[in-house]
Parts: sequence; C-alpha cells; structure tokens
Amino acid sequence: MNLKDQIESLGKEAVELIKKVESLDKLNSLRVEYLGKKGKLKTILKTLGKLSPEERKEIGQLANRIKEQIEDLIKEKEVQLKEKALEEELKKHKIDITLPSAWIEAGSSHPIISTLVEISQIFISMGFSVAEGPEVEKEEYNFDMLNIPKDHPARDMQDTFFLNNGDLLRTHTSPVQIRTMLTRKPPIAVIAPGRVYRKDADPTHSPMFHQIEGLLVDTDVTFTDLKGILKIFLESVFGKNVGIRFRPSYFPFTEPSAEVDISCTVCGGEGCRVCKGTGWLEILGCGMVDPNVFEAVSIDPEKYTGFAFGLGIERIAMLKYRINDIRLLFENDMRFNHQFKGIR
Ligand code: 2U9
Repeated sequence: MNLKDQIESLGKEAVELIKKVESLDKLNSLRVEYLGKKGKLKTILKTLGKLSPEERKEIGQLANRIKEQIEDLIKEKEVQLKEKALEEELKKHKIDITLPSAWIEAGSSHPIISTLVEISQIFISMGFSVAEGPEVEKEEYNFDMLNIPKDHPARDMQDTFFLNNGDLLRTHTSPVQIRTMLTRKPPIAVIAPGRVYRKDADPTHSPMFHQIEGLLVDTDVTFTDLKGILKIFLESVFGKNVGIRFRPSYFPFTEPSAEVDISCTVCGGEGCRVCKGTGWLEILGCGMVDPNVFEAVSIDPEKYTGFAFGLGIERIAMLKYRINDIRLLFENDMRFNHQFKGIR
C-alpha cells in the first residue's frame, strides 16, 4: 500500500473506532494510539523524508487533514461522553422531593435569659437604662470602693476567684454601678445585669451565676421610693397578690439595708418544704447607698441620696419554673432545655 492509502485507511480505522467508543478512558487511549508522539500517524509520517518535495507536500497536507478530522471527532465524542456521564451521575443522585424533610430542631430562649430579659424590661419600663462592665475586675471596683473592709470574708481566696495579677472575677455586678458613677453625673437610674463568680457549688449555688443590680441616685431619693419600685417589680413578676415584706439587714455598701421576702410561690404562705415552713422566700437585698460609697466616687452625699438593690437571676428562674437544682440550668441537657420552648 502506498503512503497516501496507508494514511487514508488509518484515518478510516480511527474514525470507526472513535465512533464506537463508550468511555472517556478508551477515547483517550485512542488519541494516544493514533495522534500521540509515538502514535500510528507519526510512525507513518517518519517515512516522509524518502519522498520528493512535491509528494511530501501533498502527503503532508493529507496527513494534516486526517489529523484534524480525528481531532474534531475526538472533541465531539468527548463532549457527548461527558454529557452522558453527567446525566448518569444526576440520575444516581436524583432527589425525591416528595420525601418528608429531616426534622430541624428549633432553638428557644434559655430560662435564665428569658428571666433576665423579663426583669430588665420591667425596670426599663420604669426609666432605668442597662449598664454593662467587664467580668474581670479590679479589686478596687469590686470591693474597696463599695466600702467592703480589707478583712471582709467575701474577699477571702476561698470565696473569690483571683487572677495572678491581683485582678479578680467580679463577685457581683456592683462594680458596674461604681464605673457608672465615676463617668456620669446624677440623676442616675441604671440596672446592671450579668454574670458573676463565687467559689460556691451545691444544689442552690453555682460558681458562675447571673445577677441584676439596680442603682438610682438623685436629690431626695428615699427608702419609700425603693419600696415603691420593688413592689411594682415583684408584683409584675409574681402577680398582684404576692405578699412582700422588708427585713432589716446589713450590707457594707448600703445603710440602712434590708432583705426582701415574698410569700412562698409554692404554698402561698401556708408553709412547705420550699419555704422551710416559714411561708416566706428571700428574694433580694437592697438599701440606701452608703455615704462612704458616694465619697469613693466623688458624689456629694450631702446633696445626693440613692437606693440600690441586688438579686440572683437563677433563684428567680428556679422559683418561676419550679426548678429544684441550680445545676440543671447549666448542664444543657436537651431533655431539660426542651421544656422551655415557647417561653419568651
Ligand atoms: C453600689 C452601691 C450599692 C447592691 C445590693 C444587695 C443589696 C444584695 C444580693 C442578692 C442575692 C446578691 O445575688 S445575690 O447573692 N445582693 O443583697 N445588692 S444592695 O448595692 C449596691 C451596688 C452598687 C455602687
């Protein structure tokens, strides 16, 4: 067979094989077999040197045409095979849109947060604004400026988490009010909600818990104002019929000080296990800001008076939702958390 016939028959052979090919791998091997550096076409063209220049030109042109024809066909086939592979892949992963979807659990507010928000909202409605501060505090703001003596047991390493540099994890949110008074002039009406830390752990105490404290400073603020505000607050959380009593108490930062009890939310005052038979539950502490505290923040105690109060959020949440162990609030057991779906 002459060279021209050889090339033409090689072309026909390749076209036939390419047309029949069913896979991209096979198509690639054919490309190598016919058009590769050591492929069949190149091998035939090696004998080109033996021809006259005219013949070489003619055969060269023919070889190029055949090469282009094979290349075009391979390209076309490649597109077809890729389309077919994609179709098969899509068929395999076909989505049945009639199947029921996977259950997505909707989240809900944690009882501590909903209680914190509810309490904050009551004070906001009475004109208080929310103040925040750091959880890592200076000993000065957490104790000294609050008139807490250097030898007070609360400062003890056993009660307070100290950092190596002498700072501490705040044991109450009171330093927030100190910071507020250092940066703002009266009248001041703020609440300070947030996390606080104490070395305490049992069914009713957690080493981290939440507080809301309140502070109101102005000219002519009296204990009566304090009683009025707390009455509105307690009736709003526990209902209009809740019993309220003030008991004299002592805090270094307030004078006079009181603890406030409400009638037991479980037995209504009859006496039960929750109120230890007394009919009353201790709910918060309060008092008139001690003049020493005003002096520490350079507010004139002759001109201004103020009241302050503090309460633990967990305690309120536990009473509200009848939770008997504080640790349940922090375990994040979904069987527990799920019970609070639907609360704000
Ligand atoms: C400043 C001045 C006075 C905040 C107050 C209490 C009384 C109180 C406790 C309740 C339960 C803390 O969570 S608890 O353990 N708090 O009894 N807190 S008066 O008095 C302040 C605060 C800031 C500048």
